[in-house]
Amino acid sequence: MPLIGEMKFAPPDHADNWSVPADAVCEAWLSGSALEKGQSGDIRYRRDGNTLFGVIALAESDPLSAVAASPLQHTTERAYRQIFELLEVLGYPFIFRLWNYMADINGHSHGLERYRQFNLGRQDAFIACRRDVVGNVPAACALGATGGPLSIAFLAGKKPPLAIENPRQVSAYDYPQSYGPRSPTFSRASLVRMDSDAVLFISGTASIVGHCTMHPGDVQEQTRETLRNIEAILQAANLQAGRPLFSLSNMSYRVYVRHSADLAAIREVMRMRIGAGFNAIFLQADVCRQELLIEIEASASVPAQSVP
Ligand code: 3EB
Repeated sequence: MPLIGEMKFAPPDHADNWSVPADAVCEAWLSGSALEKGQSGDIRYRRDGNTLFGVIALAESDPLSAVAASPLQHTTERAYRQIFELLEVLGYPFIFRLWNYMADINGHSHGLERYRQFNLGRQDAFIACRRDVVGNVPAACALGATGGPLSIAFLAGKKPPLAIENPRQVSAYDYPQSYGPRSPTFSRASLVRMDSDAVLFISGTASIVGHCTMHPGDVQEQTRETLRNIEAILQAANLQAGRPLFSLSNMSYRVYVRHSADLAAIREVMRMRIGAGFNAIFLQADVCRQELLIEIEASASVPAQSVP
């Protein structure tokens, strides 16, 4: 089957170079039908009749005028505006899932943590493009890379996904102001019909209950709390689907680990909670709150006929 998209975690400076090293870890979305490859502005994409996968990588640049925006805020808003415009023009208006990667996510400049600058730019673009900023928002993650441009990957389509929240957590779009002047714009999960599959995307999930960070300094407790959150999301998704389609054991996990020395401790908790055969890849990344040591995202697809 042709590739609909491939995701690289360290985008090359020369965006045209799509060759992937033999030992690279890639995420591939496959399509059963013909694909068109395209480029528009800074976005590269592939699409079939129902689904589009795109990637944008933008170097952080200063705003042209003296508007009170940091380069990261400004660049985030530019990137999201490009994404929304392309999706409108090509007719894939519904975003299923977004992956956000930026350098130095916990760094401070312009009087604000960089993740909070990102949240400002993201929400401004959603509002400018008349998108909902509460309720019906895409699943996402936001992680810190060691360097490089702001890199955003996205999967979008022609049918609206169902946004799912976690009853153990305050919705991120309702986080109080103490976490930044603008709330993060994402849902805890999305349930999507993709061709003959129903796909569940669980957003980046961390050791947060209510809106509070739990178990600072204890990576194993953070991992347990994160898995409790994922279980709660799975329960909410199964309720929406009308039957128990999704469980910890049938998900594919991507685990972002702040300190690579924690890898063995995290694996051990996952093995105990999910079972020895769990399917995961592990990546070193910074998480968006300084005290968070781990963030886990997950996805699974099941035949769509099983969803009423
Ligand atoms: C959290 O629950 C942890 O800003 O897009 C997870 C998933 C997190 C997505 C985002 C942030 C984002 O708040 C951080």
